[in-house]
Amino acid sequence: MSKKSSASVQRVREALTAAGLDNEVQELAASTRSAVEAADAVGCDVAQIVKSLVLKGATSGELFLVLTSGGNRVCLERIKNLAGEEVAMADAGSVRERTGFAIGGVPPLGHLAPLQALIDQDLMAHAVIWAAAGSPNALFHLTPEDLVRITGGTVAVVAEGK
Ligand code: 5CA
Repeated sequence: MSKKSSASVQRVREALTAAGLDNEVQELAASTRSAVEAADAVGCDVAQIVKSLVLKGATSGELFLVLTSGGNRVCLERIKNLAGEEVAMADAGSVRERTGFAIGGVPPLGHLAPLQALIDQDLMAHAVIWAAAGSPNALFHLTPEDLVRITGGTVAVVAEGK
């Protein structure tokens, strides 16, 4: 690897190690900013890409992490029912401030403060899934069971049209 990893990617590596997962972070030449690009870069189906969306509770101001299968759209009505309050997408500034990562590279773990996570049940159907590793060109693979374990998240129906 000729290029030095960014501090954000290094934080994800450390978080993975701390979680007992020694899965390698892959830094790719191609962009992995979107789920489709990420799937192309590693040669998997877009459904195997973990989208990390940060939502904000309207009442509590609390941030939630919603981890969805790459081809799915989050249903805010479902998240509202699960969270018990109105939710909206967090703005880019809040995401960076509260997770320590910029949109397009937000990983499922290693945030500045732990976020309550909801995990799309569609992700559980795959043997291997891929998540962002702190930058818009870094990914790591893991099993859905490990995703549940390392995030302490709740598996739920979170997508539209399910
Ligand atoms: N690296 C890829 C694949 S793992 C990635 O991070 N994809 S993602 O889907 O998890 O992150 C991008 C998502 O952030 C988009 O799907 C979109 O829903 C959300 N997003 C994009 N722009 C904004 C914005 N300005 N405010 C809030 N959310 C945004």
